[in-house]
Amino acid sequence: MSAEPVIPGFHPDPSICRAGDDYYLACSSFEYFPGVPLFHSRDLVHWRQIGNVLDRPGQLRLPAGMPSSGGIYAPTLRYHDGRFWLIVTNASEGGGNLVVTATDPAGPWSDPVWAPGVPGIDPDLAWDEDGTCWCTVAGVSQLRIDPVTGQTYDTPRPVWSGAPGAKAPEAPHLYRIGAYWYLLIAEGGTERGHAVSIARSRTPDGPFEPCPANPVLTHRGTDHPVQNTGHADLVEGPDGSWWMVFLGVRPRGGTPGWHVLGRETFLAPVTWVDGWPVVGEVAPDPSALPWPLAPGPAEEPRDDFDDPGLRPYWISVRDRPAEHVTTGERPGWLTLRARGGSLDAPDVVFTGRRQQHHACRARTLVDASEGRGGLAVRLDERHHYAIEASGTRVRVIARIGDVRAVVAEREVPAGPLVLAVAIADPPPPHGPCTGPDVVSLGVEEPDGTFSELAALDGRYLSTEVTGGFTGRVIGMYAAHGCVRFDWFDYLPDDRART
Ligand code: 6LW
Repeated sequence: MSAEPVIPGFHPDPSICRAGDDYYLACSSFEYFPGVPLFHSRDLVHWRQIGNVLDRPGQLRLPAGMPSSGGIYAPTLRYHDGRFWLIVTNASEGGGNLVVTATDPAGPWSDPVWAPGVPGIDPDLAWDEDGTCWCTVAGVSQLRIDPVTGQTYDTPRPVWSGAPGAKAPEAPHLYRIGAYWYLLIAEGGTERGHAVSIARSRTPDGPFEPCPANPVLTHRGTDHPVQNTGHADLVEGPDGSWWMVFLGVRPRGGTPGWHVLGRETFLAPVTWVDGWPVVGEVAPDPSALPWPLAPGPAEEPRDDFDDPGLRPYWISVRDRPAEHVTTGERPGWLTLRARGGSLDAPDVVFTGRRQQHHACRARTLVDASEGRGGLAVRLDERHHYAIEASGTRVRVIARIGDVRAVVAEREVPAGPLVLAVAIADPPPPHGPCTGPDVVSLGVEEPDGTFSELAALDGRYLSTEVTGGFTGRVIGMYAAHGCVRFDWFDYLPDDRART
């Protein structure tokens, strides 16, 4: 049974659209800046991040002190009338629903148009034949909107709430496919009960008739390696076949299973039977696809911070003001300047990338002669492991909920130093109490060997423990003063089981 996501790591709530031969996909980003990672593909299985939709403060302001898993929820991305449209919720204080547009999805995207009349989260946009734009939101309710101005018409009208009694009907997407309007939703909550259901109507505003085979996708109650499947979007493939992208997780270890990479984006084929979609095998074998694969260039494992800006995969917590995060101050280095809090604070100065492989290794060359900071595996402000340098001292810090402890310390020679994190399977024997992985933190010796300071159980950096909607991010931070990083590299470790 294949279990490979098409976009691994914390990339949930995928929304997809097609423009000619090109496909684009957007995901949620929560407390991270820039927001809404945007991917491009030609074959639906190989995706390359080409930017972030909300990449400047005028588009994305996350309030000081906002906790993890607030911020940017569940976008809908559509191509309509020669333009790309994205509607999304900023769920934090001072936010709401906003629409941005672009002619090139790599950017720039417009300033936001706010739509205060759109109630709740997970907004969708769909245009009917006479140009009316329908906005459907979690709940599930609907109203008409002018997406150019944000003006809404009508009071929101309930249209369908999925299976009677099922919690959290959300993530609606409305499409005209053939003779029907289809309303696709998620239900059951984004955890193990997650599912995708569908209803149809002859008109965009209903009445909607539920599919007798609902849910059309769920893995609840199964031991499929991909769990929590839901929050889907539909798209037509290059050959006219239909496909579904959706989020799923890959729990590992013993009971109950812990997922550490967040909610990832998966792909499955869809066939139509009696006007209803039938979802095929999750994570199909890419070599069996009926069109040529277009893998694109492999991502470079190392960033030397020689470019004027940061690559699109780098994300910071809440914002990224130049006075705190810059590559210009010491050319070829990333300079992080602390602003009060360390990793425990919601406004930590942190810049990282998503952990995308179960077994991997990350390293960075740090100069901590003017401050204190280092390399962290971050799930949220209450759950992280870090190796931190300050002058000639390094220490490993673990924060697990209410408990924070220095678990190892040692002296190092003066001067820049390589900090390293290696993440791998726990050693056998594996039993019901085995965690998902082991996070090992240490320093690299001048001869290149890794000296471990601590090896920590990875379950405490899993979403089953922390709650919330994100996944692990590995990156650099400044806890005090000014900390500089010459390079950072990230490599999947193919020697370990994935
Ligand atoms: C999102 C909701 C969901 O708004 O989780 O899994 C919420 N689905 O639709 C946050 O991603």
